[in-house]
Amino acid sequence: MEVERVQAIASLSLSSDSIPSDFIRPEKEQPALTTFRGPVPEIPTIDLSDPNEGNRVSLVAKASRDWGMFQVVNHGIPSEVISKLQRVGKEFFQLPQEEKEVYAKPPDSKSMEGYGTRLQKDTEGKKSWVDHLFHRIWPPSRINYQFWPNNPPSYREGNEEYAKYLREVADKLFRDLSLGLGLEGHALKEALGGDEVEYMLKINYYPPCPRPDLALGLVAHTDLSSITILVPNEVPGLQVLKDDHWIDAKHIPNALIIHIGDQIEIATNGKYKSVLHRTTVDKEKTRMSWPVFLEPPPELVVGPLPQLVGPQDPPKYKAKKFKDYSYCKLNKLPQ
Ligand SMILES: O=C(O)CCC(=O)C(=O)O
Repeated sequence: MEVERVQAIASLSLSSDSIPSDFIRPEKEQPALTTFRGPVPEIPTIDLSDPNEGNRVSLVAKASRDWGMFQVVNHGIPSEVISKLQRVGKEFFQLPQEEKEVYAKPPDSKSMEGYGTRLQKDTEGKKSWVDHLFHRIWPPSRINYQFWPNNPPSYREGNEEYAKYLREVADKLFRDLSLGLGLEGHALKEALGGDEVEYMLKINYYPPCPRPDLALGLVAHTDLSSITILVPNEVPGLQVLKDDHWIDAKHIPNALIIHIGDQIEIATNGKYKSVLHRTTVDKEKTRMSWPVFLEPPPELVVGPLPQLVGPQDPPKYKAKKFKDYSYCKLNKLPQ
């Protein structure tokens, strides 16, 4: 099946001031009408190298309860490693279309992996202004190099280096999140897959859009993951729903953006919130982002941790295998 990529639609729309009607969002979603422009509190920024562990843990816990999202600075990933991840990803998307199609997600595949464009329209019958590439970067036993571009030649090295540093950031976050609820430091990581936690990288490519007031990059959603760790490029576009207002995430050079995902909300019985977020697009510039979704292995059953439920706090979520949770969410079925 021939799939129309948004990057190709965008290059045809360059000199136009309109977009295909499939991309025009209903008014209740249009960024121009729904982005909050008043004074807003800023998404918390946390120094991950703060030697005062108690202070750091309480900031991480507060941000995860109140926002479900925060940015981290001084996270230990060298800026050259992040720049290389970005450079090789950008070079992939600049390849001719037929070269990118070599990595296309096979139509019958049950995995998310591969180059693609969301095929199904969302519930409003609308499309998103974005293409993507998905592939796992950890653990080695779950990597399928079929979906890692050979071009540019340094793609593999750039992604492997990033994965190595990212694992340390992930461990630190799991630990701080656990300590922030009075649990042992290893509790959340163990409950969500331990050393089998899967790191699913996605590159989002949002080309310039002639009508950024009417379209969305990604419609409002929460992540399936436990935690998502995201590198953005310098073009703003990520928005978070806070107190019923859509507010912009400020671009902080070299910061990582952390989202609390559904599996942490479930494991903590709702104490930490999975964040509702969406993305807008730019009229002239290409926005890109590199989220890594930390996911439990498919067969792992995730439910509220026994330490976090009791007579006053009964379980709010069903325990279920991650693969079944994903299936229901992706197919819009009740959990
Ligand atoms: O591009 C972004 O900043 C957010 C990406 C995102 O929410 C997603 O890929 O699920």
